[in-house]
Amino acid sequence: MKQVAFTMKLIPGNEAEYERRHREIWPELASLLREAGIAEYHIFLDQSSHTLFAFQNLKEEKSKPDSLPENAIMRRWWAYMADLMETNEDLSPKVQPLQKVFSL
Ligand code: RM4
Repeated sequence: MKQVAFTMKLIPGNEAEYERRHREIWPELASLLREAGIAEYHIFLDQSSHTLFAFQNLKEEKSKPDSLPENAIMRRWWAYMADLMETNEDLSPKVQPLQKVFSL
């Protein structure tokens, strides 16, 4: 398994709606993420900075998360979430990759 982490930014005031939409994640998106090799996916919120911390465990043999941005379901989800998050011009979330510095 390979661990990946990154941050995204929530627009202040959207915490409850962000969590609600994720509780109701589209089944087709969940399937897409699993098929891309994401075995575990957790997102945490730092309420003081509105920073979203995402952690993924990837099945190395199957992982192809780089293919997600071309997928229509992924792009539809990003458009759906764009009113809650800081995004790029194409509505994908602004992502800051993180460097792994420790594992136990
Ligand atoms: C996040 C963001 C990510 C997506 C997850 C499921 O809010 O849109 O790109 O992978 O949701």
